[in-house]
Amino acid sequence: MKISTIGLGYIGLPTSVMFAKYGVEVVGVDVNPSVIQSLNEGQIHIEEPGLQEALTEVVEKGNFKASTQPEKSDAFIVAVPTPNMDDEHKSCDLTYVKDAVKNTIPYLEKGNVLIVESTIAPRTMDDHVKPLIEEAGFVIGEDVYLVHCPERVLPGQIMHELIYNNRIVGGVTPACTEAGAKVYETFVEGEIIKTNAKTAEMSKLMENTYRDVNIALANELTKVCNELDINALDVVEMANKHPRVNLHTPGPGVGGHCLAVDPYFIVSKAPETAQLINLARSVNVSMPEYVVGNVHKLMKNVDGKTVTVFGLAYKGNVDDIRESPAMEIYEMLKEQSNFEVRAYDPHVTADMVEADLETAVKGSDLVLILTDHNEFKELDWNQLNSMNNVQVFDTKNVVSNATDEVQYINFGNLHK
Ligand code: SAJ
Repeated sequence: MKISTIGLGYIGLPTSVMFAKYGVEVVGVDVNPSVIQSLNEGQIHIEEPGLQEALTEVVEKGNFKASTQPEKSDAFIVAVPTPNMDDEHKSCDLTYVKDAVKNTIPYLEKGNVLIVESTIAPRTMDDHVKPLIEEAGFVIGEDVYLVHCPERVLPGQIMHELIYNNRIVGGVTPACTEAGAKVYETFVEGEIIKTNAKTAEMSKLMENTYRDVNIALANELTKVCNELDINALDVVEMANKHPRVNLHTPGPGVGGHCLAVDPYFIVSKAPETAQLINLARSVNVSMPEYVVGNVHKLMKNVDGKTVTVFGLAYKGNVDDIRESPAMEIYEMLKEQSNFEVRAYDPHVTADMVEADLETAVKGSDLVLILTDHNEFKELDWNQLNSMNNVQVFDTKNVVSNATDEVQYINFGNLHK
């Protein structure tokens, strides 16, 4: 089998490499020439455990090459970004998906499978992708098999989850579903669940929306508990002992390119009806401001203090700062206070990140933990001795070993 994948980002690259590992001839397509060059030299451009080793293997075997154009293939997989539009309801921007689909049309032949893995608003396959292929003269389900197979892997565990997660395959017609399922049988060990395209689209969106709404509940609980002087984390732990309760963990906000984006795709399609989903988004969006407000209280608004942010990535052990609440908090602190604000993140390469921990904390008055990187869980507290005032505000509940010298404040228990 030969596959062309369009988009070599967090999903397209691991997916391409996985197919190649399992003997498929893969052409990975991207618009960025520097990405193409580094991949052909066997070097990944994103952080993901196990990906570098797998790429080295498939480049050596000759099963994977990167290019700016697709080639004639048995299947085409589209894995390009679908950001929010800059409109009232932050609807799903299909520009990249449509461009990628149009880009495959000159290479499409009868019998080919065209799969969209990008997260898309409900009815996108039927209402937007299908017409593009029909306009090119193909009959869907007879000439070309059109499928939505949403990616559902967790950054940080992608190489494992690609194989072992179950996989939803939603065809535009039943024949499309069958053809799509055959493609994933190459390496998927989890169940392959067959459905239609619009159900697949909505199921994927609801998975992330469920998580976003649940986190909003935990975040609201934290605000309420802080008003009432109750430890929110204890409440979450107690409540979760009930066999049918699974409250998520509160934090400084919801980031990444999935949970903070996808719920709006549903809201934009049914704005009058999807009220709870919309409200949950606003609760999570309000969290950075809530954290900044509490930092100001802790610092008693005294000018000239130094705050060191620990973690800019949107979650632990990744280098991704897209939609990161930590970045937002860092920027807000810089804009809204007369503190010196520093950032330390061993996973992120960016201008504002201090070179090492010593430089980041020297003379600082507060360490503000915003990301649950393993490095922070395993921190040696003696390394904070050079702080002006050894005060730590932990919004991700990562610290379990603070010594008596540390003034430790947990987000779930601000009164302590
Ligand atoms: N977060 C909390 N509290 C929690 C869990 C997460 O505040 O209890 C925050 C994280 O810190 C982060 C954000 O939510 O800022 C999202 O993190 P995440 O680990 O929940 O999810 P993502 O965005 O890395 O990946 C999600 C996954 N979806 C689900 O678990 C339902 C993944 O399987 C999807 O493939 C991915 O979205 C996607 O691409 O859609």
